[in-house]
Amino acid sequence: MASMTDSGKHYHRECTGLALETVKQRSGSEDITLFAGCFCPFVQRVWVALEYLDIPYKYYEVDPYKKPQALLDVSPKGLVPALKLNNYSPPRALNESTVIMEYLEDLAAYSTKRSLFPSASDPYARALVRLQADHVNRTLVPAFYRYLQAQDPEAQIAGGKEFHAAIEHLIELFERAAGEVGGTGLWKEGGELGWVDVVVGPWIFRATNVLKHYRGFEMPSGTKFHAWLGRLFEHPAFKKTCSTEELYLDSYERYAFNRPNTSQVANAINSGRGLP
Ligand SMILES: N[C@@H](CCC(=O)N[C@@H](CS)C(=O)NCC(=O)O)C(=O)O
Repeated sequence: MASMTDSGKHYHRECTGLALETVKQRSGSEDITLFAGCFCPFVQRVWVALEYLDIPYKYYEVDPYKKPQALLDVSPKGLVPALKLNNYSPPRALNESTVIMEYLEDLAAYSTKRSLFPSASDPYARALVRLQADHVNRTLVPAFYRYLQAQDPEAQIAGGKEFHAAIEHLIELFERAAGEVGGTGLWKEGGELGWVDVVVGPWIFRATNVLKHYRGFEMPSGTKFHAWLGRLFEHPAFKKTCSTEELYLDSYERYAFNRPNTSQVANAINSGRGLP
């Protein structure tokens, strides 16, 4: 990868491919407006949850680096995703991808009756899902950015190992749930999309295009793992939120070359702070 040079590509500001088709279908007014950025994995979490839980929403593209007032009104740090809840007067808002996901899960419980979680009658299974999600948020996601932003070859090798190990540990947690509660989410053959599939999916997907392209990353091997990947990437709710590969490669070039002031996430990684 040493021969690559920064070609100065800009992040995209409009979805492409199947994601663009979804945006077109979700352009009418609804009680919920999703403030989104087409390349953003935190947004994709919420977007997949909205689709899967069958909650009506309007997709609204904003540039989170320009921070228009409309975004600051619904998200204090000017980060996407955010929701504007238009059925309140004055309208209310929510930010933080996992908090929004929990809100949508609660909303669906009494509206569409769909859910990403194991049944409330199995508290232990639900706890195992939360353990998986905790690992994704505290270890796997930061490892993704450390790896992608690493510039010297040794740091890149270390970053690759760290990210690979984070996926391996997630697999162990999936296998533990398979042994103890018969499996969670799509890890279970014939299972439905689950909470952690949605929480981790956007970074796993970007590992197969962005990390592969800029760092030569290879996913762990294993039949079960690759079957899970296939079920995740082919799941209708996931697939319809995916743009074409070019959008991700272009949008992440600034991370791959660790350009100054790429984003709040990139700055946090560079200074060793927790993610925003
Ligand atoms: N903790 C937030 C993180 C969201 C986030 O970092 N979003 C990025 C886009 S991928 C953003 O809005 N960045 C704007 C900036 O860095 O100023 C969440 O989970 O929603």
